[in-house]
Amino acid sequence: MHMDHLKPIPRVELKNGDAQGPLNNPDGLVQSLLKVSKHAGPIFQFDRPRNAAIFLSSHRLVSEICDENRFDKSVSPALQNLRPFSGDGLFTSWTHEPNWKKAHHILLPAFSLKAMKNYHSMMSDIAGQLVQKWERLNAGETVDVSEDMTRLTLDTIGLCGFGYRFNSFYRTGFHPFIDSMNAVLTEAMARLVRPRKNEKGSREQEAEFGAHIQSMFNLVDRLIQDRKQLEQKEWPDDLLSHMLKSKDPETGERLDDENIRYQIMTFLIAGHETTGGMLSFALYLLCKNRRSLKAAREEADRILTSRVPSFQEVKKLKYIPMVLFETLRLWPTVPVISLYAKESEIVGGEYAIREGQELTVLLPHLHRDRTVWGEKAEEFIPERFEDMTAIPPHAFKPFGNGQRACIGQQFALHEAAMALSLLLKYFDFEHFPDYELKIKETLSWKPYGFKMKVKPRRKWT
Ligand code: MNH
Repeated sequence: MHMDHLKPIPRVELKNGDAQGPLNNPDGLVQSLLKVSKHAGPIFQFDRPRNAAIFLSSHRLVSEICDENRFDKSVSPALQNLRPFSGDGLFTSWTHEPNWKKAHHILLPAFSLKAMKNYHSMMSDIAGQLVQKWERLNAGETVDVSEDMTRLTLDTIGLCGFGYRFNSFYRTGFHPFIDSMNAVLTEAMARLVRPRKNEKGSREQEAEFGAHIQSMFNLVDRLIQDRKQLEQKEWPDDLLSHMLKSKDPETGERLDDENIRYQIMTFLIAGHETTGGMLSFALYLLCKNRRSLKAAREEADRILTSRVPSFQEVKKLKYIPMVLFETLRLWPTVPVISLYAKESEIVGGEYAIREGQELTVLLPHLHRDRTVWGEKAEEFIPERFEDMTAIPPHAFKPFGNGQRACIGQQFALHEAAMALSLLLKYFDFEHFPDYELKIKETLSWKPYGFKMKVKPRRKWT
């Protein structure tokens, strides 16, 4: 090894007296990181142990750490803070925890393309509710796009996952479960920026956190118990039935009830905000890019032949999925992923990384690396995704890496392509040209305060 080639990893000083300096911004931790990285370059680290991660932004460096022989997913501090309610569920477990592999094996078939056929009619049920809501608005009424997309994706995972109807389109606010989930997600993120000795906040904050978690567990545990009361032949074809019935093909074991609870919590968290955010950004970007809007609408009009699209019709869509990919390139709704080095490493031939070191990829920067995406990297050009094989490996990672990549990718893309094609077919969108994109950051990203007026183009009912 030629140690003389090694370069020090640029250090960014955290000034201010407080624990986190520029990162003391619970409203936009990742957005702060992106700003720091603009100055600090494609690899940097903070000078305080609290922020021990090394941050990476360039394709050259990221593609190296995507090698699963040398690096594995890290359950970062942000993910560890979710464990009080998602435990060793798929999203928040280490690869070496026994329940990761077990649940991975058991759940893979429930997320296959074949399984999507079962979910299709439940997905179109909910998408139809959105179309009807918008159709029944009075002229001049506005919709908050992120809110309605959250309703859509929450109700979809509730129904496809556990046969539960949140009925979000029949409420002005959100289901109490969602209020609790938002509260615990906010608290989990706030814990990242509190001084370590007071991480859990005041006694009241800690008690409230616990109470919200308990009330979510109560609903989830009831769903599990209700299902067990039913005769098996009555069980719907959803994720919960699958988790109760299936055995790990390697060990012959089933998931226990506690882990099923954690998986349900995981699917509700991971499965709705991310997809809702993607749809909201897609609508925003289409409103800003009329040429793409026209092409997408032309495709929806051409392919959707009846009121409710068939599974095959959704699969025939080509441009609309390209719109979704280009949306995730510019605005990846899960904006960071973290890995760690299994052994000590040299990355990029020049940076020494010690064993166990956490490496965090800033996806919005990776996705705008000009060496991959060219001079027009900042522009919305869905045609880039015409030929997926032309995209260099590891240049586009909105669903994460390797075996720890998103298990719900097909689910999200099928659901979103159907919903977007329906909205394009049934409505004209009028946005507010003065709106400046603002991002709301919880665990994931969505546009904040993005409103549209929608005008029916044809009748649904
Ligand atoms: Mn999803 C993992 C992004 C939709 C369930 N998801 C991941 C990861 C990313 C991600 C990135 C990897 C995280 C990490 O490395 O720490 N997920 C998305 C995006 C969308 C999405 C951008 C929508 C758009 N995800 C969904 C949906 C579901 C889901 C829908 C479930 C119905 N995701 C998961 C689960 C994991 C995951 C479960 C963890 C998989 C594993 O590690 O085994």
